[in-house]
This record gives sequence, structure tokens and C-alpha cells, in this order.
Amino acid sequence: QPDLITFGETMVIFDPAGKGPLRYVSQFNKRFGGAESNVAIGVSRLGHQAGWMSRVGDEELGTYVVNAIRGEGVDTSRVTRTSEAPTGLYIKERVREGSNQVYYYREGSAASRMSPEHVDWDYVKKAKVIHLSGITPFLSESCREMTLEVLRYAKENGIYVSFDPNLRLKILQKYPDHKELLLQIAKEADLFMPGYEEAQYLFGTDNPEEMIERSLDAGADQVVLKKGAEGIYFAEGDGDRGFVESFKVDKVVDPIGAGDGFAAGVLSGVLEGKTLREAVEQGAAIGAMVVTVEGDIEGLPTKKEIEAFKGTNSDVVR
Ligand code: KDG
Repeated sequence: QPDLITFGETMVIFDPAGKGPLRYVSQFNKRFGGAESNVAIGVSRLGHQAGWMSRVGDEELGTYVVNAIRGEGVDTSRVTRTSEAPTGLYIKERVREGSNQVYYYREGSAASRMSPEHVDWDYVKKAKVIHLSGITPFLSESCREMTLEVLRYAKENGIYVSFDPNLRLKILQKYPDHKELLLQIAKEADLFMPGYEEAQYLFGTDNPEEMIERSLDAGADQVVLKKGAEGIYFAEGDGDRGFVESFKVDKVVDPIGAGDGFAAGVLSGVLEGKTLREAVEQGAAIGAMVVTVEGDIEGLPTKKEIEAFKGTNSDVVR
């Protein structure tokens, strides 16, 4: 039985072998990624039981995604399959080093057909942490219903809820009420983890302190505000608050997935009973490690690898 459960869509990624506009790219690496399963994999790599609930198509790519995530030690026993819709895809465009564009092929996908009836509530009930993203509620009306029911169920059963808004403007724009909905989830969550630009968008201010206050006022108990390479602000309504500096990395190879790695570090810290500051420090190390490797999940570390990363500046670990 997983300690942490996430809900969301994982897509097959076609990742260009070279840089530049897609029209000139002829070779791709096949990978997979989804904010929620990335978090589950990160948590599992740190030695905890994690589960991912989703739907995939009843086709080869659905099998690929489920096998790959299961292979990373995540419980996929509650993933359902449908022959009525395909597994979602996205194609990356490596515009230049460290900067990517993403094109989605996910409209009407199998995961967008998730609804409350696909949730195994007894399974959810036994979790210690539920991690929600701001992507899932905007995949479809039934996904929105599912997210809100999971949130309500978790609150009723005293389960800790973490929420990363994961703003994906390409899918949000169809929903004129998206800000209200995101803020409503943030309000009910125990932990709200926006990025700086996301908080800018949601609260309309450039001031980190104000973003933190606005999040706490909105009702979140703990807030973690990620400001990329600079660092992370954190606050607990009636407890500690402060700032943790980001780790320096020589070269950002692929920034996608850093936020998910960060969340995995923080949530593992929560499962381990760490203070919020310690949890954020663990998240910061992981976020930095993920950006130095291609792919969403490839750079997610074990505990031992985090220690090695923190303890050495050398290129070779012996
Ligand atoms: O956080 C990484 C994800 O953004 C990516 O791999 C795919 O979940 C995804 C999304 O919806 O963009």
C-alpha cells in the first residue's frame, strides 16, 4: 500500500535527438513523462512506496508507459485502460540548449477520460499523502470532478494534501475559471508549492513575501515558493519561515521535471517527519540534480546520490 498517491496523465515523449525547429528534426528518443508520475517515481527512488492512478490506452504506448512506471518501483495496480481513446503524446522541441518547447497531442486522451468512478477509494484512504497537480483538473470535466472529489475525500479522511499548480497555459486557456479553481485547491491543500511565475500569474504581484502571505491568507497551511536558480521561500502558517538557496549547477541541460523532482524531495521529507525547511533543502538538491540530465525522471536521485551530489565537487565519484 503506497504512502503517497498521485493522479494524472503521463504521456509518451518524443524527444528530438538534435536541436532546432522540428521541421528539420528526423530522429527522436522515446521517453515518457507526466508531472504526477514524475513525483511518484522521485518518491519511490528515495525509498518510499508511491502509487500513480491514471488511465492509458489499450495499445502499445499505454503498455510502454505503465511498464516503465512500474519498472521504476511505482504501484500502477490502479491504472485502468481504455480502447476508446489513445495514450497522450507530446513532442519536445529543443529550441536551444536548456530551453524547450512542448507540443501536446493529448486532447481526448485516455487519461482525460478519468472520472471519480475510476478511483479506488479504499486504496486512497490508506495513503499518508495525496499529491495533486493543476494539470489534471483541466484535462476534462470528468477529470475536474475526480480531482475535487479526491481532494474532498482526502480532507474528510485527514490525509495530507500537497498541491503543485503546474500551470500549463496551453490547456488552461479553455477554462475561463481556471484561476479560481487553482486557488480553491490551494486553499484546501496542506501544502501549496507554486513556482514564482505561477504565483505571479495567480496573485498578480512580483513580491515573494506578498505571494507567501496571499497563499497563507487563501488558506494553505504550508507554502513553498520556488524561484528557480535563486532559491526557495517557505512558510508555515504558525511556524518557521525562511529561504533556502538553490544549488549551483554548471549547465542546465533540460529544465523540464525539476519542479517534480523538487516536489518528490519535499514530500519524501514530509513522509519522513522532517521539518519544512529540511524537506525544502532535500527538494532543492533534487531539483538541481534533475536539470543536469536529459529527460523528466532520468536525473531523479536515490538518497545516496543526493549525499554524493552535496558532498563532492569532483566530476568523478569513486
Ligand atoms: O513536469 C513535467 C511535465 O510537464 C511533463 O513531462 C508533462 O505532465 C506533463 C504536462 O502536462 O506538461
